[in-house]
Amino acid sequence: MKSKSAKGNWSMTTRKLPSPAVLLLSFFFFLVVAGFFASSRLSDQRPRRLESINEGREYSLLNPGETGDDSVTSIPFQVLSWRPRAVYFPNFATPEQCQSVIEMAEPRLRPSTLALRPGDTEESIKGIRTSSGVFLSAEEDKTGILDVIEGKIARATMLPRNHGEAFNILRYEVGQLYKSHYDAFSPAEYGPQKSQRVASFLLYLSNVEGGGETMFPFENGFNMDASYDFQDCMGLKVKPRKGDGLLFYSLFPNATIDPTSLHGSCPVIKGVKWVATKWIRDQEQDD
Ligand SMILES: O=C(O)CCC(=O)C(=O)O
Repeated sequence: MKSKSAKGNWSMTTRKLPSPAVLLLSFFFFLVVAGFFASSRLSDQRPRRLESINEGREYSLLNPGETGDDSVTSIPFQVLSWRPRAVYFPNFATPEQCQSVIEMAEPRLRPSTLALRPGDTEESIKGIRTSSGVFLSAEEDKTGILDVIEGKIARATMLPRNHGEAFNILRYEVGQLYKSHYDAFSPAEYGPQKSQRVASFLLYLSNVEGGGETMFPFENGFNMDASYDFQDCMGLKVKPRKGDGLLFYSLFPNATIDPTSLHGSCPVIKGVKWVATKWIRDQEQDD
């Protein structure tokens, strides 16, 4: 029985052996499947295409580097001037973000100060900058709003956020102003500088009913003769609008000071002007 059964089983097995044609087909099938897996592993090493949907549009993206973004950022802007390089960003921040920053700053306001040049005295600089202000860093803002705004400024300028000074939150009441000045420090006037301000980003936190424009009196080389009085409100004037941003560069690409970046704040005529200024430098900042 045993041998019969074994014989019987043997004969069943031999009947089920695949034909050489089936074996060949199976071999080719194996090659195709193995080839497919090998090629998909190789293609994994090439940049993967990512999808990002922004404002209803679909974008096909590249694989970002370690420090990059895996989505598209859309920050609408208008070039206001090439001399100086000035860019306007409508609706950069929400009204709620602006209001929170004002509430954070208001209890801590002090009269605004100025960097002194050799020979300047409190008396000689009186009246140049009459606003109140406070420095606030993104780290000390527990709401995270300044952090979000700072990140957006870094994307808009492509200047790393650790090059920015803390936000200077300013309030101008009726009659208050900032006479025309440069944000960069000319070594001829201020002495040797360890680092220099490259650009300034102003985020307007309030609407202003009258006056309070940020002015660039030398825009496109106008008014640059000696007759300009530094408190004359003229040239390119940017009206503050709550949530809007203004970026301008104080330095040319070759790192020298752009003389047309002279700017100031016209006196407020009606209402209150609130603005958050971020100065961005050529060196990393510690604060
Ligand atoms: O308040 C403004 O519009 C200008 C502010 C300004 O010039 C500055 O903070 O350097």
